[in-house]
Amino acid sequence: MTDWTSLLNRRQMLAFSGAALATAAVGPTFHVARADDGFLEIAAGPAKKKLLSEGTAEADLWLFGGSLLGPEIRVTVGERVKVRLVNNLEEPTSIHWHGIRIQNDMDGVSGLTQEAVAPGESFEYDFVAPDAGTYWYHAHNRSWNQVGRGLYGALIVEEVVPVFDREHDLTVVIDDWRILEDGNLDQQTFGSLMDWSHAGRLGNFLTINGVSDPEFRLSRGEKYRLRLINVANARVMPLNLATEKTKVLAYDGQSLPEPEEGPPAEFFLGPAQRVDVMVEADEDFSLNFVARDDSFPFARFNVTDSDGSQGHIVWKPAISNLPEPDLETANTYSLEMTGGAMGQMGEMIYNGKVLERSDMRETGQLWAFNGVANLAKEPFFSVQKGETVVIDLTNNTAFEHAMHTHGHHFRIVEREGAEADESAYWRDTFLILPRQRVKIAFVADNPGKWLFHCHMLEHAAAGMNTWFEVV
Ligand SMILES: [Cu+2]
Repeated sequence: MTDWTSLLNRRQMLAFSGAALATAAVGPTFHVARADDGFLEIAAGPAKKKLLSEGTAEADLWLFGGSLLGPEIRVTVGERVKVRLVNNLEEPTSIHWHGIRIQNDMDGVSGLTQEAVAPGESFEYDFVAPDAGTYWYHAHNRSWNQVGRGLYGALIVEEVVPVFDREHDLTVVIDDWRILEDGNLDQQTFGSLMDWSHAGRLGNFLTINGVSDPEFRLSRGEKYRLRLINVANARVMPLNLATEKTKVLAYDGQSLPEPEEGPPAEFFLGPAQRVDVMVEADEDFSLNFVARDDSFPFARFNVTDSDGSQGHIVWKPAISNLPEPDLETANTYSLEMTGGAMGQMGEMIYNGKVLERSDMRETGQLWAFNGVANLAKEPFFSVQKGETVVIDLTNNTAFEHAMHTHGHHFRIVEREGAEADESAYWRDTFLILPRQRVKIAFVADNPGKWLFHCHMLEHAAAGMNTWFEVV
């Protein structure tokens, strides 16, 4: 039916759009009950939801709190986040709080910072959210399987003095799903080595906040913050926000000192990346998916006259005080990315042993960092707390990747062949093009064992995973 490796285009979307839900998703509000001990209880479990409308099958999903787009967690910066994860799945799970500069034992990486939570068991996450911004949470055990089935939600850390009131602060969670013509999730292709060795699991159906082609209603002349979050397993979203009056407010949860021009007419949001955009609602506009031959809208923002009740909005961002990397004294670590389809494999170590080509199907290991697939006993590097680290990456594969550091934000200090200087921004996930070389720098100030991996979840599972230690 569908060529999974091709870009989505209007024709593919049209196969489903006649059956799309006409539901408006206007700033979804979630109510999560806090238990007596102050914990929000969020259960991970199977659930049936319609992705398509009447006459089609319900999709078999795995969801947090039973809702398609897990409960939105909103806290104020500096506040404790207390979540009790209850595992109602038939396999172990955990939650990672993406982009939060968190204490290590709360980072939720099963096998590195905690044991995965067994079926029927629970785990209490309790941490402080140190930076105001747009974050998200997702399952971090067999993520390629669990996130792809719907185990994710938004984590919004609000400023102490609100910059936008709640009505003008919209979360826009973008996902693509691989669904069958009857509307169910394509479950058979989870774990497909074709996906793992190529661009990852790409879908054929886009949702925003769990809804296809939703409509947001805005009031004319008012300013809104759109918090765009890409939660797709592997798809880099080529986007266009079809309106004139926009400014970029933040990347990956970290506010810019001043709103900047942008985003450009076509911009890319990699898996796990976020961008906060301020829009002034002038006329109706849409968020478009930019396809090679034909772009199409997949969220509408309809503007009507204001009833005059607008909240006052002041730009007074909560700028985080992240420690500035000192490039003079930095420790530099080189990382060569290899493997995948159309790539050179070379010798690859997995679990301390040289992997033969014939083992690849069985182990699913297809990519390597410095010749090592997945987590080794020894860290990629170990540094003293407070030292500056430069990671010098060379992508010797035929694919683009979305590299993510746990526990730390970094600056992109060098990108081969790039005209734009990105070094002014803090990020927790960056895209690296095929054959490109990129250097990132950060102060390793957060003690513990931290993952550094590709956020294309199939690539991570198939080897693009390593860890570093801050002591
Ligand atoms: Cu990758």
